[in-house]
Order: sequence, then C-alpha cells, then structure tokens
Amino acid sequence: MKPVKREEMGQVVGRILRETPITDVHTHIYPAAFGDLLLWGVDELITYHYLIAETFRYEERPYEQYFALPKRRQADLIWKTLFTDRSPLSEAQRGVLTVMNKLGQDVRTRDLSAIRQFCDSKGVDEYIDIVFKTAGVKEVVMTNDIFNPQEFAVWSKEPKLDPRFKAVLRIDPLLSLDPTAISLLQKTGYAADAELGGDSVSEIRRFLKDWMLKMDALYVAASLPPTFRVPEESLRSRVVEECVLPVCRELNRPFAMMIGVTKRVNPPLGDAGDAVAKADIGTVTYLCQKYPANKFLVTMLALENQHELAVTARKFRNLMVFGCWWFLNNPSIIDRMTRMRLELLGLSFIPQHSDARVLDQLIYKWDHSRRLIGGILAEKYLDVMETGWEFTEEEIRKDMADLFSNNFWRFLERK
Ligand code: HDL
Ligand code: ZN
Repeated sequence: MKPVKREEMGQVVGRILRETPITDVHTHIYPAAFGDLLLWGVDELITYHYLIAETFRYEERPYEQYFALPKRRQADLIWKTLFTDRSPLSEAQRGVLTVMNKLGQDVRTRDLSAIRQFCDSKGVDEYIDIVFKTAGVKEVVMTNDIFNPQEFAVWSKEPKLDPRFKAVLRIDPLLSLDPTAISLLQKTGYAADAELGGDSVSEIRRFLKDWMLKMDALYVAASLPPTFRVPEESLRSRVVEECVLPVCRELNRPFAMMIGVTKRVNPPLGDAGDAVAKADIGTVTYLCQKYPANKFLVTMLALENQHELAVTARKFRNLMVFGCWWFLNNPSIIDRMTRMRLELLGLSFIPQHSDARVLDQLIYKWDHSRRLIGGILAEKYLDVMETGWEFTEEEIRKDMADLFSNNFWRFLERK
C-alpha cells in the first residue's frame, strides 16, 4: 500500500480510528440479563454521579432532599442547574449533549421531552444495540461485584451472558475483609474469617478460583486507596500476596489495581463523594518485581502518579498501564497523559477505558477520546515523518487495533 501523505495524516488517522472497534477494558455496565443493575436512558445519563457533584457546586438544598426525589425530578433539577441556568462547559455536561446529539436529538431545543420519548420508545436490548453501534464499541469488560446481593443473585441463576459483555471479579470488600465479604464466604461454604485465622488463606484462594472460573472472569480487580502498600503488616497486604496473586498466577489472569481513591470524603454524596490523593508507586514496583509470573493491569487516579507509572511500565513487561481514569478522563489531562505515554511506551499501553456507569455514556466517552487521542497520534506520526519515515494506512490500522483492543487481549493471552 502507498504511504499516507503528510497533509492527509490527520484525516486518515481520524477515519481509521472511527472504524476501529473498541474493547472497553473497564466499565460498570451490564447486559439486559442483569436487570436494573444496567443503567440506561437520558435520565440516568443526566443523574450520573459526576453531574450530581457538579450540581451541588451551585445547589443549596440538603443532599437528602435531592436523593429523595424521583429519578426524573432529579434529572430535571440537574438539567436546570447545569444546562438551563448556566452554560454546560464541563466534560460531563458536554458528554450529555454529545450523547443526545449522536442519538439524533436537536439539542438547540434545550428540551428533554423529545429525548425522553426516544428512550421510552426503546426496549433495553434494542437500546444496547443502538449504543454499541453508535459508540463503535465491540465489547465491554464489566465490574462484577458479587458482594453486592443484587449481583450475587444474578450470578446464582447462571445468566447467559451477551458475548459483548465480559466478566471481571471485583474484590474491594474482600481485600478489606469487610464483614459482608466474610459472611458471603462463610454462607457459601468457605471457612474464612476476618482475622485470616485457621484455613482462611486457602479458603479465600478456593473462593477466588471458584468464582473466577464460574464467571470466566478476565481479571481480578480492586480499587485501592492512596495508602495501599504491599508489603506491609496488614491483612490486606497478606490477602494480596497470599490469596489473590497465587490464584491469578495459577489461572494466568491479571490483577487489576486501580489506585488512589479516597472513598466517601463527603459521605452524603454517595458515589459522588469520592476523591483522589497521590498513591505509592513503590508498591507497584515491588509487586511487578517480586511476582514476574503475575500480570498487573494498573491505572492510578492522581495526575502526580502518571509519569512514574509510565516509567515503571518501561521496567516491567508484566505491567500494563491502562486508561485515563475518572478525574483524569478530561481532555486537558488525556492530552498530557497520552503524549507522555506514547513518548515513553510507544504503542505498549492501553490509552483509554470509558468507566461508563450508564450505557449511553459509551457514546460520548469514546467520541471524545477518539477525537482527542486520534489527533495526538496523527501528530506523532507526522513527527516521525520528519525523518523521512513513511506510514501506510495498513500499518496505522494495525496500530489502532493494538491500542484499542489487541494490547488487552494479548496481555491476557486470550483470543
Ligand atoms: O471504583 C471504580 O471502578 C471507579 O471507576 C468508580 O466506579 C467511580 O465511581 C467511577 O465511576 N469513576 O468513573
Ligand atoms: Zn470504575
């Protein structure tokens, strides 16, 4: 194939990226079989916890008054506060409008009735197809928290999974030996206790292995505080080294560490009440170094951790850096992180995940990221072309497939 012309690079990369089916490696969405665990439709989109936090920057009423409102009234309040009363310039605000626009709504009306009618007219299966097609997403990886009774109940019925949805075993409550986690293990026949006494270590390993296989979970995941340290004199450190890593090694599946969340700094805000602080890269280095037969998917939440995480990935091939997570999933930061990662890691990382909690978000999170990351990649190709090097469309297409799908599956050694 003939090389891409300099003056066409931006347009070629943009087109190829739009045509590249996405593997979204971390989301909170579910297939229809999971019932109302799947959030979808414009009222869920508008009441996303990012927008709740942004609304209370202006709204004086008590938090509980908002949460007591019916969902549609909550959406009306957020729409008025963040869209009618002032310009919607935040990334989450822009995202709502991107979704509405891509779903054919004329946002100039500034009116929710038409988009509500559109959503109300669709069944969930049809809506999943519409969103996946509009977003250009081929498959998503879920966050399956079996310590949530609602989700446990679904898995107990052995749901037939829509192949576009891949499972992951999320273990936050187990890592903290939370009473709900311990009681679930005990109730389901695993003799573990909160002090790791008796056969707890082997029983937690057995639980992890049984559930990884039952769900065919692609990886084990946990969100972790900035204080997360291994090794340290703590039960959490022991559960990681004595339970999680041996099972992940045996099953050849990564441990995904999402590090840097300070949970519920403002508890009444619920999911909107979490924040961020700089975490310890030394723990990532220790784990990658001590456990070369384990694979680690890592994303960190603090901007201050990003350079050291990318440098650490240069040192350890069992470390795969992924995504611009949560408070980093904003154009100004995605731009800086992606340039740095390309410059330090070449194509050996996973640039983005959506973290979508509401199905519709796949549309905006991937539209925004494709545009931004595509522009950066085009610049990088042009920088290299300054040397006389040339690129074909075929080579660029392979690069995009690696960044947005194959790097993940190759790291898992699946597919
Ligand atoms: O722990 C996580 O997986 C985070 O992504 C949280 O779900 C967070 O509330 C979120 O939705 N971030 O985008
Ligand atoms: Zn998440």
